[in-house]
Amino acid sequence: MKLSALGPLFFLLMGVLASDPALAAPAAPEKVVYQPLPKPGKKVPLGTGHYFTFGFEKQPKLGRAIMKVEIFTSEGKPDTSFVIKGDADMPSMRGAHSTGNKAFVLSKKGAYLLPTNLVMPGDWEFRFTFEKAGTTVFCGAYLFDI
Ligand SMILES: [Cu+2]
Repeated sequence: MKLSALGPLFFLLMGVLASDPALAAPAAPEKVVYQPLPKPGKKVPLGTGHYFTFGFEKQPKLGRAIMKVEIFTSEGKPDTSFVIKGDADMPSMRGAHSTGNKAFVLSKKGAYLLPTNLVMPGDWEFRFTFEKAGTTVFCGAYLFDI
């Protein structure tokens, strides 16, 4: 067989391989963009009909610190129908102290709480993921230092 005859065969074969989803390379994970968050206590828009506030319950220092989030409708009514996940990590040593994305727990008062362990002095980032009915609706990052 002449080399020129292999050309079309090659492309035909590649086409078959590419069209088989089992053989296709796994899709790259979607790159999440975390919106920079303002200072704790400020109202942060959450979609069009909600806002939230966040902040550590106490000034964070080395050790255990509890992050608290409250969600309200635009009219100011508390809303606990979201799922919030959070992760604290040091941007300068990404992954070294990350606890992974953990779900906040709803308190009796309707606040979302997540205990974190800040194991090292320095610059930290707390990442929030807000979900509604299984869909991520907002990702935000709060930078702070201890
Ligand atoms: Cu560190």
